[in-house]
Amino acid sequence: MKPECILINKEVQQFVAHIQLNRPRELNALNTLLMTELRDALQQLDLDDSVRVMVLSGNEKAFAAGADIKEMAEKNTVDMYREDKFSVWDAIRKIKKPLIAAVSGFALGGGCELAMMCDMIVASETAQFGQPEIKIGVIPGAGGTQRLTRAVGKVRAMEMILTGKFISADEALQAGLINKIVPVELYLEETIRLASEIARMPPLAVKMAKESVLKAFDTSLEDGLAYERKNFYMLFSSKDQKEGMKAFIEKRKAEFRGE
Ligand code: DAK
Repeated sequence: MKPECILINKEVQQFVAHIQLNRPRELNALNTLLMTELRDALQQLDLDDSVRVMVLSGNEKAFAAGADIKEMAEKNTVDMYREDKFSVWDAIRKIKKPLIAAVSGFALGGGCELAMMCDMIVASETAQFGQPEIKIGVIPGAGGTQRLTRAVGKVRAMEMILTGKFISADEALQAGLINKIVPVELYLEETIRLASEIARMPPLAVKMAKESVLKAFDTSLEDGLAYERKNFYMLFSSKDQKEGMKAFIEKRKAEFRGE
Protein backbone atom coordinates (compact mmCIF):
# COMPACT_ATOMS: atom_id res chain seq x y z
CA MET A 1 0.00 0.00 0.00
CA LYS A 2 1.27 3.48 -0.88
CA PRO A 3 2.28 5.43 2.23
CA GLU A 4 0.32 8.60 2.98
CA CYS A 5 2.81 10.67 4.94
CA ILE A 6 6.15 9.91 3.28
CA LEU A 7 7.50 9.70 -0.27
CA ILE A 8 10.00 6.99 -1.12
CA ASN A 9 12.44 7.08 -4.03
CA LYS A 10 14.31 3.80 -3.87
CA GLU A 11 16.89 4.79 -6.45
CA VAL A 12 17.58 8.49 -6.29
CA GLN A 13 21.16 7.49 -7.18
CA GLN A 14 22.73 4.09 -7.56
CA PHE A 15 22.48 2.34 -4.17
CA VAL A 16 20.93 5.42 -2.54
CA ALA A 17 17.31 5.70 -1.43
CA HIS A 18 15.56 8.93 -0.45
CA ILE A 19 12.67 9.18 1.96
CA GLN A 20 10.87 12.51 2.21
CA LEU A 21 8.60 13.36 5.14
CA ASN A 22 5.48 14.64 3.49
CA ARG A 23 2.99 16.47 5.70
CA PRO A 24 3.92 19.96 4.47
CA ARG A 25 0.82 21.73 5.80
CA GLU A 26 1.68 20.58 9.34
CA LEU A 27 5.42 21.30 8.91
CA ASN A 28 5.94 17.53 8.83
CA ALA A 29 4.70 17.08 12.40
CA LEU A 30 5.48 13.49 13.27
CA ASN A 31 2.16 11.76 13.85
CA THR A 32 1.77 8.05 14.50
CA LEU A 33 1.05 7.16 10.89
CA LEU A 34 4.10 9.02 9.59
CA MET A 35 6.41 7.40 12.13
CA THR A 36 5.00 3.93 11.43
CA GLU A 37 5.38 4.40 7.67
CA LEU A 38 8.92 5.69 8.17
CA ARG A 39 9.82 2.70 10.33
CA ASP A 40 8.36 0.26 7.80
CA ALA A 41 10.13 1.92 4.86
CA LEU A 42 13.50 2.03 6.61
CA GLN A 43 13.25 -1.59 7.71
CA GLN A 44 12.47 -2.68 4.14
CA LEU A 45 15.30 -0.63 2.66
CA ASP A 46 17.65 -1.97 5.32
CA LEU A 47 17.06 -5.48 3.94
CA ASP A 48 17.20 -4.49 0.27
CA ASP A 49 20.53 -5.28 -1.42
CA SER A 50 19.97 -2.63 -4.08
CA VAL A 51 20.15 0.07 -1.38
CA ARG A 52 23.27 0.85 0.64
CA VAL A 53 22.58 4.29 2.14
CA MET A 54 19.37 6.15 2.94
CA VAL A 55 18.74 9.90 2.92
CA LEU A 56 15.94 11.36 5.02
CA SER A 57 14.61 14.86 4.32
CA GLY A 58 11.62 17.07 4.84
CA ASN A 59 11.07 20.07 2.61
CA GLU A 60 12.71 23.50 2.45
CA LYS A 61 10.51 24.98 5.20
CA ALA A 62 10.65 22.09 7.65
CA PHE A 63 12.50 18.88 8.24
CA ALA A 64 9.96 18.29 11.01
CA ALA A 65 8.49 20.66 13.61
CA GLY A 66 8.24 17.91 16.21
CA ALA A 67 5.84 15.23 17.29
CA ASP A 68 2.24 16.04 16.42
CA ILE A 69 1.10 18.15 19.38
CA LYS A 70 -2.56 17.89 18.33
CA GLU A 71 -2.36 14.10 18.50
CA MET A 72 -0.70 14.12 21.95
CA ALA A 73 -2.48 16.97 23.71
CA GLU A 74 -5.25 14.95 25.40
CA LYS A 75 -3.24 11.84 26.27
CA ASN A 76 -2.63 10.76 29.83
CA THR A 77 0.25 8.76 31.27
CA VAL A 78 -1.55 5.45 30.93
CA ASP A 79 -2.39 6.13 27.24
CA MET A 80 1.23 7.01 26.53
CA TYR A 81 2.55 3.97 28.36
CA ARG A 82 0.11 1.55 26.75
CA GLU A 83 0.55 2.88 23.23
CA ASP A 84 4.33 2.46 23.53
CA LYS A 85 5.06 4.67 20.55
CA PHE A 86 8.73 4.62 21.42
CA SER A 87 9.06 1.11 20.00
CA VAL A 88 8.84 2.69 16.54
CA TRP A 89 11.70 5.05 17.39
CA ASP A 90 13.70 2.15 18.84
CA ALA A 91 13.28 0.24 15.58
CA ILE A 92 14.57 3.23 13.58
CA ARG A 93 17.54 3.45 15.93
CA LYS A 94 18.40 -0.14 15.01
CA ILE A 95 18.64 0.43 11.24
CA LYS A 96 22.01 -0.95 10.16
CA LYS A 97 22.71 0.99 6.99
CA PRO A 98 23.82 4.63 7.15
CA LEU A 99 20.99 7.12 7.35
CA ILE A 100 21.78 10.74 6.52
CA ALA A 101 19.46 13.61 7.41
CA ALA A 102 19.08 16.49 4.95
CA VAL A 103 17.69 19.29 7.10
CA SER A 104 16.23 22.57 5.90
CA GLY A 105 14.03 24.87 7.97
CA PHE A 106 12.68 23.64 11.30
CA ALA A 107 14.09 20.57 13.04
CA LEU A 108 12.34 20.89 16.38
CA GLY A 109 11.51 18.59 19.27
CA GLY A 110 10.98 15.12 17.81
CA GLY A 111 12.22 16.53 14.48
CA CYS A 112 15.56 17.44 16.01
CA GLU A 113 15.63 14.07 17.78
CA LEU A 114 14.92 12.26 14.50
CA ALA A 115 17.74 14.16 12.78
CA MET A 116 20.07 13.27 15.65
CA MET A 117 19.12 9.59 15.34
CA CYS A 118 20.50 9.73 11.81
CA ASP A 119 24.22 9.09 11.38
CA MET A 120 25.04 12.44 9.81
CA ILE A 121 23.27 15.73 9.26
CA VAL A 122 23.66 17.98 6.24
CA ALA A 123 21.85 21.28 6.76
CA SER A 124 20.72 24.11 4.55
CA GLU A 125 21.59 27.66 5.65
CA THR A 126 17.98 28.11 6.80
CA ALA A 127 18.00 25.15 9.18
CA GLN A 128 17.00 25.77 12.78
CA PHE A 129 17.40 23.19 15.52
CA GLY A 130 15.64 23.22 18.86
CA GLN A 131 14.09 21.22 21.68
CA PRO A 132 11.15 23.48 22.59
CA GLU A 133 9.20 20.81 24.54
CA ILE A 134 9.69 22.79 27.78
CA LYS A 135 7.39 25.47 26.37
CA ILE A 136 4.51 23.00 26.12
CA GLY A 137 5.01 21.49 29.57
CA VAL A 138 7.14 18.45 28.84
CA ILE A 139 10.76 17.55 28.09
CA PRO A 140 12.35 15.82 25.10
CA GLY A 141 11.24 12.17 25.10
CA ALA A 142 12.87 10.60 22.07
CA GLY A 143 16.49 11.00 23.10
CA GLY A 144 16.94 14.78 23.04
CA THR A 145 18.38 15.14 26.54
CA GLN A 146 20.90 12.41 25.79
CA ARG A 147 21.88 12.84 22.13
CA LEU A 148 21.92 16.63 22.14
CA THR A 149 24.09 16.63 25.27
CA ARG A 150 26.52 14.17 23.70
CA ALA A 151 26.61 16.18 20.48
CA VAL A 152 26.92 19.76 21.76
CA GLY A 153 27.98 19.37 25.39
CA LYS A 154 26.24 20.02 28.68
CA VAL A 155 25.99 23.80 28.80
CA ARG A 156 24.68 24.27 25.28
CA ALA A 157 22.22 21.39 25.67
CA MET A 158 21.00 22.80 28.99
CA GLU A 159 20.42 26.21 27.43
CA MET A 160 18.50 24.79 24.47
CA ILE A 161 16.42 22.35 26.53
CA LEU A 162 15.67 24.69 29.45
CA THR A 163 14.80 27.75 27.35
CA GLY A 164 13.46 26.03 24.25
CA LYS A 165 15.36 28.45 22.06
CA PHE A 166 16.39 27.46 18.56
CA ILE A 167 19.91 27.52 17.18
CA SER A 168 20.84 28.42 13.61
CA ALA A 169 22.71 26.20 11.16
CA ASP A 170 25.88 28.21 11.88
CA GLU A 171 25.57 27.65 15.62
CA ALA A 172 24.79 23.97 15.04
CA LEU A 173 27.90 23.57 12.91
CA GLN A 174 30.06 25.33 15.44
CA ALA A 175 28.62 23.15 18.22
CA GLY A 176 29.32 19.92 16.34
CA LEU A 177 25.67 18.97 15.82
CA ILE A 178 25.83 18.87 12.02
CA ASN A 179 28.35 17.92 9.34
CA LYS A 180 28.03 20.86 6.99
CA ILE A 181 25.94 23.78 5.77
CA VAL A 182 24.91 24.01 2.14
CA PRO A 183 22.91 26.67 0.24
CA VAL A 184 19.23 25.83 0.44
CA GLU A 185 18.90 25.02 -3.27
CA LEU A 186 21.69 22.45 -2.97
CA TYR A 187 21.24 20.82 0.42
CA LEU A 188 19.41 17.73 -0.84
CA GLU A 189 21.73 17.27 -3.81
CA GLU A 190 24.76 17.55 -1.52
CA THR A 191 23.31 15.02 0.94
CA ILE A 192 22.68 12.58 -1.90
CA ARG A 193 26.24 13.15 -3.13
CA LEU A 194 27.59 12.31 0.33
CA ALA A 195 25.35 9.23 0.45
CA SER A 196 26.65 8.11 -2.97
CA GLU A 197 30.22 8.48 -1.78
CA ILE A 198 29.48 6.13 1.13
CA ALA A 199 27.49 3.81 -1.13
CA ARG A 200 30.67 3.20 -3.16
CA MET A 201 32.39 1.77 -0.07
CA PRO A 202 32.19 -1.94 0.86
CA PRO A 203 28.71 -2.34 2.39
CA LEU A 204 29.60 -4.84 5.11
CA ALA A 205 32.48 -2.70 6.32
CA VAL A 206 30.20 0.34 6.25
CA LYS A 207 27.61 -1.38 8.44
CA MET A 208 30.22 -2.65 10.88
CA ALA A 209 31.85 0.77 11.03
CA LYS A 210 28.48 2.36 11.85
CA GLU A 211 27.80 -0.28 14.50
CA SER A 212 31.25 0.24 16.04
CA VAL A 213 31.01 4.05 16.13
CA LEU A 214 27.57 3.85 17.78
CA LYS A 215 29.00 1.45 20.35
CA ALA A 216 31.27 4.25 21.54
CA PHE A 217 28.21 6.02 22.97
CA ASP A 218 27.26 3.35 25.46
CA THR A 219 30.30 1.43 26.48
CA SER A 220 33.66 1.74 28.20
CA LEU A 221 36.75 2.30 26.04
CA GLU A 222 37.97 -1.22 26.87
CA ASP A 223 34.71 -2.88 25.75
CA GLY A 224 34.43 -0.57 22.75
CA LEU A 225 37.93 -1.50 21.59
CA ALA A 226 37.13 -5.21 21.95
CA TYR A 227 33.93 -4.71 19.95
CA GLU A 228 35.77 -2.83 17.22
CA ARG A 229 38.44 -5.54 17.06
CA LYS A 230 35.86 -8.31 16.65
CA ASN A 231 34.27 -6.45 13.74
CA PHE A 232 37.71 -5.80 12.24
CA TYR A 233 38.57 -9.53 12.40
CA MET A 234 35.18 -10.47 10.96
CA LEU A 235 35.71 -8.37 7.86
CA PHE A 236 38.64 -10.61 6.92
CA SER A 237 36.01 -13.25 6.09
CA SER A 238 34.46 -10.98 3.47
CA LYS A 239 35.14 -11.09 -0.27
CA ASP A 240 35.15 -7.30 -0.27
CA GLN A 241 38.21 -7.27 2.01
CA LYS A 242 40.07 -9.50 -0.46
CA GLU A 243 38.87 -7.38 -3.36
CA GLY A 244 39.70 -4.07 -1.68
CA MET A 245 43.26 -5.04 -0.77
CA LYS A 246 43.91 -6.81 -4.10
CA ALA A 247 42.62 -3.81 -6.04
CA PHE A 248 44.95 -1.53 -4.08
CA ILE A 249 47.96 -3.73 -4.89
CA GLU A 250 46.92 -4.02 -8.56
CA LYS A 251 46.39 -0.23 -8.71
CA ARG A 252 42.79 -0.51 -9.91
CA LYS A 253 39.38 0.53 -8.61
CA ALA A 254 37.79 -2.03 -6.29
CA GLU A 255 34.42 -3.59 -7.16
CA PHE A 256 32.56 -4.11 -3.91
CA ARG A 257 29.57 -6.46 -3.78
CA GLY A 258 28.65 -6.57 -0.11
CA GLU A 259 29.87 -10.16 0.22
N1 DAK B 1 2.36 19.46 15.90
C1 DAK B 1 1.21 19.67 15.25
N2 DAK B 1 1.02 20.67 14.35
C2 DAK B 1 2.06 21.49 14.13
C3 DAK B 1 3.30 21.34 14.78
C4 DAK B 1 3.45 20.25 15.70
N3 DAK B 1 4.59 19.97 16.35
N4 DAK B 1 4.13 22.32 14.36
C5 DAK B 1 3.42 23.05 13.47
N5 DAK B 1 2.18 22.56 13.33
C6 DAK B 1 1.11 23.05 12.47
C7 DAK B 1 0.49 24.33 13.03
O1 DAK B 1 -0.47 24.03 14.04
C8 DAK B 1 -0.12 24.94 11.80
O2 DAK B 1 -1.31 24.26 11.52
P1 DAK B 1 -2.72 25.10 11.35
O3 DAK B 1 -2.88 25.85 12.59
O4 DAK B 1 -2.46 25.99 10.16
O5 DAK B 1 -3.74 24.03 11.10
C9 DAK B 1 0.88 24.57 10.71
O6 DAK B 1 1.62 23.45 11.22
C10 DAK B 1 1.85 25.69 10.40
O7 DAK B 1 2.44 26.11 11.62
P2 DAK B 1 2.49 27.65 12.08
O8 DAK B 1 1.34 28.42 11.57
O9 DAK B 1 2.71 27.63 13.57
O10 DAK B 1 3.82 28.11 11.34
P3 DAK B 1 4.84 29.26 11.76
O11 DAK B 1 5.79 29.39 10.61
O12 DAK B 1 4.10 30.48 12.26
O13 DAK B 1 5.64 28.68 13.03
C11 DAK B 1 6.87 26.96 14.23
C12 DAK B 1 6.49 27.59 12.86
C13 DAK B 1 7.68 25.70 13.94
C14 DAK B 1 7.76 27.94 15.00
C15 DAK B 1 5.59 26.66 15.04
O14 DAK B 1 4.68 25.91 14.22
C16 DAK B 1 5.85 25.83 16.27
O15 DAK B 1 6.29 26.36 17.30
N6 DAK B 1 5.56 24.53 16.23
C17 DAK B 1 5.67 23.63 17.34
C18 DAK B 1 7.11 23.31 17.64
C19 DAK B 1 7.24 22.40 18.86
O16 DAK B 1 6.85 22.78 19.97
N7 DAK B 1 7.77 21.20 18.65
C20 DAK B 1 7.97 20.24 19.70
C21 DAK B 1 6.74 19.38 19.81
S1 DAK B 1 6.84 18.20 21.17
C22 DAK B 1 7.29 10.63 21.42
C23 DAK B 1 8.35 10.93 20.59
C24 DAK B 1 8.74 12.25 20.42
C25 DAK B 1 8.09 13.26 21.09
C26 DAK B 1 7.04 12.97 21.93
C27 DAK B 1 6.64 11.65 22.11
N8 DAK B 1 6.84 9.30 21.60
C28 DAK B 1 7.42 8.24 20.80
C29 DAK B 1 5.75 8.97 22.44
C30 DAK B 1 8.46 14.64 20.80
C31 DAK B 1 7.75 15.70 21.26
C32 DAK B 1 7.77 16.96 20.52
O17 DAK B 1 8.37 17.08 19.48
